Amino acid sequence: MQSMNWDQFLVPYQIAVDELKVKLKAVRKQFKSQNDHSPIEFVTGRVKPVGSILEKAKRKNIADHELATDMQDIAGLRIMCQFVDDIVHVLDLLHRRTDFKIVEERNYITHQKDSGYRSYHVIIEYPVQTIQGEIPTLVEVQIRTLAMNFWATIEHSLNYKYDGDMPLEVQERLRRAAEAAFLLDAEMSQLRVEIQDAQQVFRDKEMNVKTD
Ligand code: 0O2
Repeated sequence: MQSMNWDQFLVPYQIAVDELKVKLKAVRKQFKSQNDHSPIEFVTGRVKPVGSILEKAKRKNIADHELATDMQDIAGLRIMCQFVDDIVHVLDLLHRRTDFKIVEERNYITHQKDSGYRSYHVIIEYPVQTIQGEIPTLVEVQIRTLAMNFWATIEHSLNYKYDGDMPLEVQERLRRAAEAAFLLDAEMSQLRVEIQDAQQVFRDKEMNVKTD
């Protein structure tokens, strides 16, 4: 790994993250400009730090020359949604785009991880235009609700704190917290239906007043 020129290697990943952040934020802006509910609440992105790349490469036995193909989350985007249904909408929007190719999907929402982790992962191949020409670059897009993100952020910090050796009691608490996050998502989805019903009743009333 000593001979790797990391600055050079990471250039396309940084470009991919920067460009995709702008593009995904533009999706939100379009919904807002139409006065519609945006399925995207906010977007974040990062390039994996070199230390984390090295740690993961060692753990997964990935050689330098295999990084671009075998480590799919060097560039990472995260799309946060208010409601679980919004995730389906975001997926549909991603599938319909022509500026990248979806190469893999991992559904950790229907297939929750043992830790309690829930999120939908989409691996895309994004063509980055560089001064050396086009470089197809893998990017992991994680799509999750605000509740899923809250849980994952806390769990990630605790994992870091315990360096992967989390006490069983903490693991159990996290599983209970994951269950609570799941219930919160379910309640919010229910509430969403209520809100939409209320808006429909309001619209219907307005129509009646106009036709009376
Ligand atoms: P970061 O940048 O610190 O978030 P692996 O890395 O072995 O777990 P793999 O095969 O690379 O998994 O792919 P996966 O599981 O689709 O994606 C890995 C990323 O998903 C992780 O990145 C996390 O961001 C997220 N993730 C997966 N499982 C969990 C989990 O149990 N808890 C939390 N909080 N996040 C999870 P990294 O590598 O942790 O890097």
